[in-house]
Amino acid sequence: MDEESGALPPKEKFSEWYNDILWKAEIIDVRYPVKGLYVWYPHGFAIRKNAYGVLRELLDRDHQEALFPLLIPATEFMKEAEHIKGFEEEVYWVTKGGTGELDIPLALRPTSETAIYPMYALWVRSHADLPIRLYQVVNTFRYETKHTRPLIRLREITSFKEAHTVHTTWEKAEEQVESAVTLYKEFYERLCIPLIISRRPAWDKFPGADYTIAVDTIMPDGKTLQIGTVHHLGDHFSRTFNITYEDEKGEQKFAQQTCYGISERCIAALLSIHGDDHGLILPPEIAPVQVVIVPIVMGKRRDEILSYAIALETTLKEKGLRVKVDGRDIRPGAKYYYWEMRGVPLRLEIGPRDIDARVVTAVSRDGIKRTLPRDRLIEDVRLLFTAFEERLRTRAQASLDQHITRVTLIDQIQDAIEKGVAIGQWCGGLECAQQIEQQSGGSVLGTISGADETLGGKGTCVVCGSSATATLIGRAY
Ligand code: A5A
Ligand code: ZN
Repeated sequence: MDEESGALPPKEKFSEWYNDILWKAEIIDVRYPVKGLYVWYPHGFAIRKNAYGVLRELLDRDHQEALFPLLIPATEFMKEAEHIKGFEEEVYWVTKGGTGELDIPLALRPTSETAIYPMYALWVRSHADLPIRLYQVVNTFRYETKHTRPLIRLREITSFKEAHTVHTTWEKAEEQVESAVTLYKEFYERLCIPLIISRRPAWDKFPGADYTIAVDTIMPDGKTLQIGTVHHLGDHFSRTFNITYEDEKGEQKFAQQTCYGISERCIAALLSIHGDDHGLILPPEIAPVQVVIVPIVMGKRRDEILSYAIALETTLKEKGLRVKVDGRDIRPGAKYYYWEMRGVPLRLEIGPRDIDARVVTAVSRDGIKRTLPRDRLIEDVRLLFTAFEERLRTRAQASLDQHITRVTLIDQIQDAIEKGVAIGQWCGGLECAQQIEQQSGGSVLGTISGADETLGGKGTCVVCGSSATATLIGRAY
């Protein structure tokens, strides 16, 4: 693919831009002939690999990676009542082996509680076995009936990172919830994606959880995208799967559990939040190609310039950077266009005058141009990367802030969510939430704890006037 594929729609037309960039930047091919299932191109897959590398690095500090089966026997899947109710309309069932009916139908995991917890029941014996903190990165299947969308609402979620932990007490599990939220904050900080953390209303919590903390970001069109959730499961599942431990006094107790997950929605957010009219913009840590070297070859010095560029590539590669020389026989402008579309953070141009002056012309993906001395290039590139990431964070945070309106009256909510989200006070009552939703057209997404000083805080409900908490109201993907 090259410049023939043409320009992107402007990012202001976000949904057109999103659909186009997925193939123009070679992320996802949507032409697979099953609804809700998509194909990762190598470039998209390389982005995924780097992002999930960061996630694994953070998890590996105090989790272990494991792998459980895709198929779950109906007998296990059907044990936890709330969980079944939450997922029954979304489960794909395998009912045949060859031409014969299976004795017990097998569910394709929509998430893995019911695959993992029967094993936890065997593994957990005493308080000394706890805590357990495992995670896996797998595909999961959900027969979604809402509009499917690549990377955002899939029927095969290809990149489901799910962690499942077991603890002795409810409080310890609560601490794990906090620590998981902190981990997700760190992860998204590395992707330069700003977040809003809230507690989902009771009717929107994970089926089988005591409560759910959600991590949302705001997409360029002002809609929120839930890019991670952390659930306190209490003893709901340990009671049904009989996960018990012997405490210090020799008594049998039900374990307390948490689980938390992130899907390729993190990639959807990454592409959407940072990209511009020219294509992707990727943080250096995530970019499959961090530096592209474009030799400006003309006339007699062609071979010299090319070999200079290749020598530079070798040097930078030895220092651990992901570098590519674009030696193709096309106009430099076409090369710029090509690599901008794919989000490469830094372009180094080398022409005859640069060689003579022992410099390199460096242009960052957001358009800042500098002349760097050839001799200390690696140090300068590292500094440029840090500054570039900082600009991405600032820009993304500014865009998030711009989409938020604080409201004090229920009548202000509708206007606010035309532009993005509203934050207003809500008491937690179902009827007040229904009134907010009817009058504004948005959803009551979650309460923001007082710990988030910039967004949270207490007040009085916009509907009934009783004591209330800052609440995120908006339209969600
Ligand atoms: N077992 C827990 C972790 C769980 O399944 N939680 S969850 O249902 O909330 O899913 C975790 C995350 O996966 C969600 O926060 C959302 O970001 C993502 N997700 C859920 N359904 C999805 C879908 N159909 N396509 C893409 N991502 C999805
Ligand atoms: Zn109220």
